[in-house]
Amino acid sequence: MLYKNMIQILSETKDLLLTGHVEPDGDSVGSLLGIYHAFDGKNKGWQMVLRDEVPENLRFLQDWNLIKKPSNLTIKPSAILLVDCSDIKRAGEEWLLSYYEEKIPCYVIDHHPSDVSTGDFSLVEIEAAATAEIVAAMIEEMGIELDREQATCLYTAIVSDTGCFRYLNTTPRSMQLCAKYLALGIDLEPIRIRLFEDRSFTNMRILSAAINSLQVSTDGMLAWMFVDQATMQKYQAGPGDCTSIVNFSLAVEGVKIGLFFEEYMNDVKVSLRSRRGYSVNDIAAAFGGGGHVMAAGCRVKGNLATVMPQILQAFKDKLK
Ligand SMILES: [Mn+2]
Repeated sequence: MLYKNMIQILSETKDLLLTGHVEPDGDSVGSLLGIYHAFDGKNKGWQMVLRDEVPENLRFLQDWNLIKKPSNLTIKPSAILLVDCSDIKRAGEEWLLSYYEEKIPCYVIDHHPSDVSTGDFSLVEIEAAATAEIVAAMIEEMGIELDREQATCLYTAIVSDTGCFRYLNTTPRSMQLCAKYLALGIDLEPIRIRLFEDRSFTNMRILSAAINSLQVSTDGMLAWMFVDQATMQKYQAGPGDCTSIVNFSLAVEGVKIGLFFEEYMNDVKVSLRSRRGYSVNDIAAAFGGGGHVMAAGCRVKGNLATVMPQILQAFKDKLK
């Protein structure tokens, strides 16, 4: 019923502002494009806006370049749709506030567990591995046949959030949907390479520095790595150059929680990963961030010397 309601709402909405969370990933971009295509957003005056740029490795998705920066929005939106994100804060808040304050309706399609939702009407399925699975269910309900490019967007979204079907959120539904998309002739090789193999030369250099900093707690449960600002500057690296480096902290045998700290001018970006039975989103949330149970992140004001001990202590207390 919820699907039908959301479909009806979106079908009737012109000049919709679609957006997703900051630091967009394969699911947020793939789902955004999936909805835009399914509802023929172009002819409804819809515009997709993300606060942060579409990552380089997702720029093979059809129409990714229609996604605008907040300053390039040219419509006066009649409503907001948050995709893969349930709260305007996660969409970068500030740029959205002016629209939100105009009290236009705000809709949500998401799979993150969250206490805060800005939505007037929400379609949230926390058991969905990716928001794209919810989008796929709506598309099925609408009876639309996807073409290969549209299927590529949803496939990319699902493999992105399931880590290519390796994470515990993977369900038969994830695989059945992707099997269907595969049958449409999507090209697996570039998707796999761009999502899971490609690293920039800068990323490799940061990885090397990170691995050099690797430490493991005496009980062997917690591992962490960091890159300081001097190193980031030396390699002219930004957050986009540090993708997936955190996973190496979990590669140490027996480690249950892995952390990676990136130091910037005014704050530290923390990426958190864990094994089954251990959560990281609770501590990420306590430090103003969020994410999934076993993969989360936060940005904390301060520097390595102030932020790292706080977070390490929080995890050491938790693991006791
Ligand atoms: Mn997602």
